[in-house]
Amino acid sequence: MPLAVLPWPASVSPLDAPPLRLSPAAATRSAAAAQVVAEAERRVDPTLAAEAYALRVTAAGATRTAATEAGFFYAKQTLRQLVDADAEGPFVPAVEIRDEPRFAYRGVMLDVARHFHPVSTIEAVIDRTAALKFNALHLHLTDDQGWRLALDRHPELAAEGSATSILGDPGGFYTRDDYMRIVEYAAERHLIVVPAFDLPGHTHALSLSHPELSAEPVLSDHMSEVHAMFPGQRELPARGVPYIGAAVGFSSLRADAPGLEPFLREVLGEIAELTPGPYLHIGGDEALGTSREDFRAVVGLATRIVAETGKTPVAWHEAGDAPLPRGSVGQYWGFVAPADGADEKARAFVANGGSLILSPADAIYLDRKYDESTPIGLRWANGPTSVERSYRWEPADVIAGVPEEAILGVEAPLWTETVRDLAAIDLLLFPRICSAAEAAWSRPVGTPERTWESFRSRVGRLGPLWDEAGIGYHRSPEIDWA
Ligand code: TNX
Repeated sequence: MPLAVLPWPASVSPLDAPPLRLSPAAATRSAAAAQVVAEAERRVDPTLAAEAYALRVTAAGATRTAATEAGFFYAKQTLRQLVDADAEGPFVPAVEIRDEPRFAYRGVMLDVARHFHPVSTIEAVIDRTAALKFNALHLHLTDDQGWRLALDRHPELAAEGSATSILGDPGGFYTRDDYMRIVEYAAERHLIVVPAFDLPGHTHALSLSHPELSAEPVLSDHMSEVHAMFPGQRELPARGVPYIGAAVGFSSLRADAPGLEPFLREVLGEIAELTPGPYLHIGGDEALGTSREDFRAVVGLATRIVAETGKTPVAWHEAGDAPLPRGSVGQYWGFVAPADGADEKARAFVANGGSLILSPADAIYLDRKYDESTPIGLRWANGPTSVERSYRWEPADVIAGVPEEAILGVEAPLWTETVRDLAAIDLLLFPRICSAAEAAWSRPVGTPERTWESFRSRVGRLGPLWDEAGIGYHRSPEIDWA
């Protein structure tokens, strides 16, 4: 049986030697883990890559080796997972591990626009994702249903655009201090924050305070399942009224609005100043109420402004159709088997000197039902996503003709149409987030232990850790829970 380490490391060599015994006083796995981490030796090896680490455990003790704090942090996460217990008490098996990530960008996205989530929930999500060696938190801060960040230069956006969430649930917004606290909390756990202001579609909340920048709403037939799930969806969202439905693709910025350029400069400039990470996401998805000409103009303008702030623009793959600054990053949300030319748009980013973040909707979206009985979640992209389906895909095989070097990484989005609180987040994340962690960090599918059988055995043995941490995971029948 493989050790219960997840994501699986680059190299694991079990040693034929007695384990490291921990004090029987450490009654829980986390107490034992805290003990072994506190007592582990630290060695700096400047020749290791930035996020790489080595770990050696023998009866005499544990040693963590890394070149950076991130490396030490990841060694600690692995060590925590290795803690086991038998009749004699807690122990860590004797092992030598050398590890480094496959991809530089390993993200999780949280949509705080459809349902607002307080800072404490975001911190809990950061804790959970950091433990699985993710290093980016993409915050979807604006959408039709809410503008969730109060800006000094445009306080009216949050003041008039954040009162509600989907279905009329309570809204909310983050102050600049809240946002900076999130950024700091993430940085302490080696995650960057990637803020996203979605445009030119998904802008109904923005239109509440800036009707002069916004087109008349149009209702598209897109995502009929979402329409059906939420009563009242068929009505055209009305100008000037907060939107509490879940339809997409009806709102748009107007490319010819005279105030658009200064507005975007102020808004994108302020979020760039608040964000130490290198990326700024401008959306670009599902602009079904925008003409191709307007789409190209607004996305071109917004990404140019982002580049002028010194940040790298990130946009959903549809933006591959627009003129973009060289090196812009595309986020692909089509299917594992691309349809409707989505792969073509993704390849345009690579042709433009940029790279790709892969988020195939039918594999890695976390907001999907596991099966028809899951009480929350959506099913629009090829039906529910079982744990096995979330696992069985290989990043390098999604977009033909894109070399591995052009894949910046992998990101698992959690849209929150049906997600009201942390309990709902935990149910949808765990265990599927483990599939995303392994796609982002581990060697390709087919290398040792990168198999569904190994994965489900390792996931099953992490269950007790999640129980202790109070994570209410989905007890999927696909997994043999320990
Ligand atoms: C599509 S994927 C969206 C979101 C929805 C999501 C629901 C993407 C870039 N846009 O607006 O929330 O589907 O799964």
